[in-house]
Amino acid sequence: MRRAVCPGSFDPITNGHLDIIARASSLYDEVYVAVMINQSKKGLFEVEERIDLIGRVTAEYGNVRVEAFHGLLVDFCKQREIPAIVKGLRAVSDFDYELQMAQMNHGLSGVETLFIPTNPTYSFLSSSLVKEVATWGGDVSHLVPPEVFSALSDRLRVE
Ligand code: COD
Repeated sequence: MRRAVCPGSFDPITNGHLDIIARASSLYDEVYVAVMINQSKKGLFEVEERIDLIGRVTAEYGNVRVEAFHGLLVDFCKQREIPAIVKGLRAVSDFDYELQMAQMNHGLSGVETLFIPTNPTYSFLSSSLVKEVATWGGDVSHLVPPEVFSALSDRLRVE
């Protein structure tokens, strides 16, 4: 069984994330989406909400499962016998930090990191930008799945 993990904060999942998850799901038998918990960073969505949204928008891929994890990504991989981390690369600006993490993770446990170049349509896209634009009333409906758009609209309306 060939397994891989797509890790992130996913606060919330965007079309850029989803594109990478879909492409990973066609390359691997089983793909874990790991929502990594960072307790020092308060998100717009609770971890359970992010998991629910990811589960709904990846339901069409039969080999994708979603889990939250508090700790090192390499420990998540070790516990589930996952040899590969799949990341999307948007631009050269992503590369420096991603390379450091890939080398650190490999040094810690031997897990490999594979990079998939982003779909150019999403190369400018991040969860933070989506939240910022949506907060000020900008249209983000083409940047996130409809389920996420609806959750974002609800959240920003009540807060
Ligand atoms: N197009 C393509 N890919 C994208 C796009 C896009 N538009 N947007 C995001 N992605 C991909 C990237 O690969 C990105 O790395 C990933 O999705 C997740 O993005 P985010 O923004 O949701 O999540 P980040 O960048 O906050 O995630 C960082 C991690 C949580 C992966 C990292 O901090 C981590 O591994 N933490 C766990 C603790 C740990 O092990 N630390 C040591 C690391 S060496």
